[in-house]
Amino acid sequence: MSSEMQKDSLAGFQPLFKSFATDAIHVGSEPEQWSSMAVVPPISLSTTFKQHGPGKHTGFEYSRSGNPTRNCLEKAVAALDGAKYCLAVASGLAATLTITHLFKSGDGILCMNDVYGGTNRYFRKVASEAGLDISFADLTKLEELKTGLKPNTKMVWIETPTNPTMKVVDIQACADIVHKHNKDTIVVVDNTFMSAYFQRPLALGADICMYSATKYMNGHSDVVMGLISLSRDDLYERLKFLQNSLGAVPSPFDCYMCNRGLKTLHLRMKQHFKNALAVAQFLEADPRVDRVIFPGLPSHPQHELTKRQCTGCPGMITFYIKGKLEDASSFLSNLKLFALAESLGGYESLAEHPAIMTHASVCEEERKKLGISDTLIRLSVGLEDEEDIIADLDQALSAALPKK
Ligand code: P1T
Repeated sequence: MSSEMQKDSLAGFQPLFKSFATDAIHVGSEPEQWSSMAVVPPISLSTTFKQHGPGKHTGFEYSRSGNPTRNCLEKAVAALDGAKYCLAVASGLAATLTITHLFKSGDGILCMNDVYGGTNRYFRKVASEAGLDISFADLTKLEELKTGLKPNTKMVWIETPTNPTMKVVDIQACADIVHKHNKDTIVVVDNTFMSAYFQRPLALGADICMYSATKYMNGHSDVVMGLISLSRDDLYERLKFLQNSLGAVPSPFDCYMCNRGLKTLHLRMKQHFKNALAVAQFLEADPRVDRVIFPGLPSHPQHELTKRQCTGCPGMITFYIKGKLEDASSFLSNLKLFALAESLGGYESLAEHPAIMTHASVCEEERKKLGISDTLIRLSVGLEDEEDIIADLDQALSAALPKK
């Protein structure tokens, strides 16, 4: 693709967040906080901290309640989300669980109908068993949001773009409707796909922004972690209490790794976008492909909204291959550079089959309704050379569906 074409496609998105790279590199990593003046934050493995007298401590008592390495990461992420606070937890699902513990039996949760399979499973099979009143709606349709809000609704859970069908939800419009319905109902956005670099849910009216940091935020497919960012003091106090009381905290080593990953988030996301756009344009022009879903393409139903609410798009693309399940399987088995694997957001390209892999826990009827069909393929486009990525897709398409 020519650089002119690429420039045209990138036009119209929101301007980049000011000082993002500087904050990613410096906030929370100030050498002055350590007596050694270490430029790179040390990994603080101690589980406990000496007190001068009972209750007279340095701010750290026991590593589950607070850890210096975790603190560095939490400060950096808060800055990148434009938030006052951040809490790191043991996984993306631990973040979902910790946030859901804000509520009690009988409280209502309204969730976007297309979300990560594990989120769907948690709400349907765990939270509802505990007495929470869980319902799902297509939040791309604001009428469905309005009718879905009930007197007991305490939380609206948005994932945007959705996993795997890449629907884009208007965060500001939803937050306005929800807060008008009840100012105490919280809006949570799962920002895993966009990362802090491309989308700031809190600035769009959300109360909480959460991540599976396992994906882009860490970006190297070597840490499982969750992050929760927010600015409301009352919610922070309760969630900090829950972080300690539930105990699903990440290890200091993982916090170090994730903080290290953040230092290059801006560089990685720019390249993910560039590579993904080239792949999406290649797939869209290919006769062996039925339909490509990438919010960065003008053909995406919410392309204009994406440009209004985001600074760009990540490396996530889904597409429907022509043919049947066997053709999708053959395509995936023939990939050489892409690894056939769950997860996303690392530097390496991954491909997967949502109906069989990440979304197998969503019932068949629901999958059908959402468009998670046997021919749907999800790509996490990595940071390899664009021409090598496209050549691999091309050869796997040829192996599955030889050109007539
Ligand atoms: O895997 P974990 O760190 O617990 O995060 C769960 C999660 C939450 N939200 C979104 C949008 C996600 O994509 C995930 C995890 N997703 C995958 C493992 C996947 O392959 O889609």
